[in-house]
Amino acid sequence: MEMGFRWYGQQDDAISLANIRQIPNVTQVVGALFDIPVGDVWPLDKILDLKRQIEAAGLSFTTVESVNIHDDIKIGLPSRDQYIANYQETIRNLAQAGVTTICYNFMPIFDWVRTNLHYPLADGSTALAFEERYTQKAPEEIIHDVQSQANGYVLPGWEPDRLAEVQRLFTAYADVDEAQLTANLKYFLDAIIPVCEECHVQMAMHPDDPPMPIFGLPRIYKNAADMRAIVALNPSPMNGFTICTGSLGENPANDVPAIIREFVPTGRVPFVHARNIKHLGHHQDFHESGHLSKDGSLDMFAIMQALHDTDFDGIIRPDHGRDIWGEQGRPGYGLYDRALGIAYLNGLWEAISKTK
Ligand code: DNO
Ligand code: MN
Repeated sequence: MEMGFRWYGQQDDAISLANIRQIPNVTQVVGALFDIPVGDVWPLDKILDLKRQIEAAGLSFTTVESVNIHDDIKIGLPSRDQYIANYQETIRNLAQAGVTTICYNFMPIFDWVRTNLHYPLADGSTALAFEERYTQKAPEEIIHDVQSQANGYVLPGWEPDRLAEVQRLFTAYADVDEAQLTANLKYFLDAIIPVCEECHVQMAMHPDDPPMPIFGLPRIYKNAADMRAIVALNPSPMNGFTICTGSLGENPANDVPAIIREFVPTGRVPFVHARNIKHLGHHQDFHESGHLSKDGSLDMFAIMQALHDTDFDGIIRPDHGRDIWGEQGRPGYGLYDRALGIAYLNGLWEAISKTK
C-alpha cells in the first residue's frame, strides 16, 4: 500500500509539494490537469510538466484524479464518439508519462454534492455535510448557496461554464434513467478498455456521492450490487474501482469492509479514498468527520484491517478533512486534518501489520 495526497497544482493549491513531502509516509501525489476543459485531450507536454514538478519534490505520480467524462458520453449523444476518441488519446498520453491508474466518475451533471461546506462540529471545527432537506430547492439555488461557501475555490465538477447551463443539462438528461446511463457506461468502457489494456492503465470508477439519486438524476455506483453489475459490463481487470469509504459509507446499509473484502481480491481496486462520516439519523443525512473511528459512523480499524487482509497494494489517500486550526482554504482539502488522517491511518496500519 502506498500513501497518497491529492494536489490541485501550483496555481490552485495553497499546499506546497514540499509540505506534502513532509507528511509521514506520503510517497504519491494524486494530481490532474485542472485547466483542460472536460472532453479535451490532455496534452503530453502538460502531463510531463506536472510529473516533473511532483518528482522534483521527491514524490511519485502514477494516479490521476480525475479525468472527467463529458456529459455527452453520459447522455449518449452522437457527439460522444469524438469525446471518447479524445479520452483514448488522453489515456495514451497519461500512460506515456507513467500513469497507471485513472480515477473517474459517471455522475450526471454534478460531481459530489454537499449542501453545507462549513457544518459546525462540537470541537469548533467545520466539515462538509449533506442534508436532504436542502435538496428541495432548485439546483441553481443550491449551486449558488454552496459555491458561495467555497472560499473562492471552484468545487470539482461545478465549473461555472457548465453549471451556467444547468437547465439545458437537466433537459438533456430527461430520458436517461439508470438503465440508459448504464448502457452509456458500457458503450464508453467497451471503447476505452482496449486502449487501457494496450497501455496498462486501469480505470478506477469513483462511487456516486451521495450514493443515492438526487434531483431526479440516476445513480449507478451506489453499493456492492452496482459494482457487480459494472464488472459484468466489461470483464477486463482494467475496468476497476476507486473504493471511497466515505461515499459508500454515507449509506448506512453499505458494509464497507465487506465491499473491500469482496472486490480488492479481484485485482480491480487500485485506489482507495479513506474518510469517515457521521450519519445524522434521518434520511441519508451526514456530516464528514475526522478520520478517527470514534468521531464518525465508520469503523476505520475494520476498514484498514480489510485492506490489510486482502493485501491491498494500491494507493490510498485521505479523502477530505475538517477545517481546523483556522485553515480557510479549499473546503475539505486543507493540509492539517488530512495530514492528521494520514498519521492515524499509518498508526492503524503499523499496529495491524505487527499484530498479524
Ligand atoms: C468525494 C471526492 C470526489 C472525487 C471525484 C472522483 O468523495 O473524492 O471529489 O474525487 O468525484 O471523480
Ligand atoms: Mn472520494
